[in-house]
Amino acid sequence: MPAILVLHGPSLNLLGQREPGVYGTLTLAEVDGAIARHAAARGVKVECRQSNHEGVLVEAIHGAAEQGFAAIVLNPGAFTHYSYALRDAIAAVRLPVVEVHLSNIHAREEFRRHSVTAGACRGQISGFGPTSYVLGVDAALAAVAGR
Ligand code: CA2
Repeated sequence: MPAILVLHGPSLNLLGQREPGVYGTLTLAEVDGAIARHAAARGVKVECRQSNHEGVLVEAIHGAAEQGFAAIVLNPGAFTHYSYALRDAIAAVRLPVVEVHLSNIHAREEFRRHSVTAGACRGQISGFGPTSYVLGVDAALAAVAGR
């Protein structure tokens, strides 16, 4: 059974508490529950982690393969737009990384329209709310299966 690591970046711990018009009303625990149910229905193990710290996310990416994960679904949060450290970490690992966003970053402020991390990822899914993560899990599974 493949295992997928889901990483949520900075401030995503506040989901459901503020900005519901942009990020929806579900809490992070509820989003993680939806991801876990989707993964279980596909016979896949998932572990969801959230960090507000760039270095913690870098180390999670570095350690994912050794910890038995076959792929990563990553929402880098605002680090998306400026973290070369996260980009380098993604580029340094062999396992597929799928970038996901709740909001459609391409339809928002200018500074959010560019992702410095996406170019090192297998692909990007943006704008489907919590469904972005579910689609991200499926995309990660397809990448692991070589599709
Ligand atoms: O749309 C996304 O998933 C983002 O990655 C979310 C990030 C934002 O910086 C990116 O541009 C797009 C921000 C997450 C902050 O989440 C909050 C949730 C509730 C209240 C306040 C912030």
